[in-house]
Amino acid sequence: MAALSRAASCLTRRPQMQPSRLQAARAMASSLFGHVEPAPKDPILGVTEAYLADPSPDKVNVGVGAYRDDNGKPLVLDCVREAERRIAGNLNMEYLPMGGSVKMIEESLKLAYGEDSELIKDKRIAAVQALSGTGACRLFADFQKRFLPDSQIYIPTPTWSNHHNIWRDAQVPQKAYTYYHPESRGLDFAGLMNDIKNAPDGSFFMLHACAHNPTGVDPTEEQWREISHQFKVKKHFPFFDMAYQGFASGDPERDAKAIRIFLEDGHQIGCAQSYAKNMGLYGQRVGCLSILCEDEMQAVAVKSQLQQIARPMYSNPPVHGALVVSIILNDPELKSLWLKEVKGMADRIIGMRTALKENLEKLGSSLSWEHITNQIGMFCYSGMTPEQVDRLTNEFHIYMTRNGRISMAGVTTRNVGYLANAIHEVTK
Ligand code: KET
Repeated sequence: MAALSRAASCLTRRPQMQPSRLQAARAMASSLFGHVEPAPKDPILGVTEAYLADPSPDKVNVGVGAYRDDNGKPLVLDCVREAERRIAGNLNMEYLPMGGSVKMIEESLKLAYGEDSELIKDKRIAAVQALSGTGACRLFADFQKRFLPDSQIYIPTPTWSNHHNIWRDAQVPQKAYTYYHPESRGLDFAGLMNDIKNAPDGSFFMLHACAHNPTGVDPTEEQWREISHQFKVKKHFPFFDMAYQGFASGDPERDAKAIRIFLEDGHQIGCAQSYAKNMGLYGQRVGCLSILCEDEMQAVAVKSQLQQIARPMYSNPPVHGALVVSIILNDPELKSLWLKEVKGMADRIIGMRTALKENLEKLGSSLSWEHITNQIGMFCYSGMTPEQVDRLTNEFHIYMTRNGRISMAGVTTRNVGYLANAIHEVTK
C-alpha cells in the first residue's frame, strides 16, 4: 500500500512523467492484485449467467429458484402493482432507521409468529429489516460470531449452497447434520434425530422452516414435534430460514407450522424471512431477521446490537420494498389478494409437477418419478447425476444446478414436454 501511495503522489507531483516510469508505476499498482484469482462460479447464479450467454432458441432455465408464469415470464403480483401505485409520488424516500421499517417488521412478525402472538405483544422479539433472506441469515451469523464466538452451526445435508458461504464468511465453524435419504428420496428421520441427540448441548441448528431447498422434503407435523422435543432436551437453538413461506402448501399460515410448534414448546428461536419468492420481490431485497428473547429488555439489547452490525456494512436497508410489503400486509383487501396470488403460484407449480411426471411416464421411462409429485415447494430434487445434468445442458440447452435440482418454478406448459423428453434421453 505504501508503495502504491508513493507512486500515486509521485504521479500528482510530476504530471509529465516519462512513459516508462508511468508504466512502472502502473505495473506496481496492478501487481498489488496480481495474486487475485477469478472466484469459482456460483453453483446457482452461475447457471443463470450460462443460460443468458446461450443463443439457442430452445434454451430452458430451471436453475435459479425464481417464479415464472406459464409464459416463462417473471411475474409482478397485482398486489405489488397496487402497492407501488400508492407509493409513487405520495411517499418520500428518506433513510429508514438502521433497523429498517417498523411497520414492515411488525407485519413480518405476525406472519411468522402468528397474528395474535403474545410474544409480539410482550415485545420479546428483537427484529430488524434485512437484505432479503440472505441478508437476514448473514446478520444472524455475524451476531452469533460476535456474541457466542465459540459456537458452531449445524447445517443439513444437503442445503441451499449459499448457507455454507454465509456462515463461512461470518467465521462460524460448520457441522453437517443428516437430513435427506437418497434411496427413499425422503427424510432420513432416524439419522436426523441421532445427529440432534449427538450434538453438544446448546448447539445452533439451521432449519429450513418449510419447502426445504433443494430436496423438497419437509418433516411431517408429528416429526417436527419430535424434533422440537429433542431440541428442548438438548437446549439447542433453532434458527429457521423461511425463504418459501406460502410455497409449500400455498398458505403462508400453514407454512409457519414448524415455527409455531417450536414456539408452543417455549423455545427461543431465530428466524430469517424473505419476500423474494412469496411476493415476487426478488430484486427489492426485503426481508426480516428476528430473534426471540427472554424478555423485552433482552430484546432491546439484541436489536441494538443487530443495528450496530448493520450500520458499518450498509447503514440502513432499502426503503421501497419495505413500503410495498407493509402496504400489502397492512391492508386487508391487498393482503387477501396477496394470499390468492401466492396460492396461484404454488398451484401452478403443483400442476407442472404432475405434467412433468406424466410426460416422463408417457415417454416410457422405466424409472420411478413419484418423487416429482411427492416433493413440495419450488424444487424437484430429481436424483439426476452431475454428468446427466451436463448432458441436459450441452445437448439440450437445459440449465439447472449440477446437484440435479430442477426449479419447477421455471417449468411451463410449453417447455414441459421438451424437458421431459431430454430428462428421459439422459436417464434411460
Ligand atoms: N434461503 C433459502 C433456503 C433459499 O433457497 C434462498 C434463495 C434464500 C434463503 C435467499 O433468498 P433471498 O433472495 O436472499 O431472499 N434461493 C434461490 C436463489 C439464490 O440462490 O439466491 C435458489 O436457491 O435458487
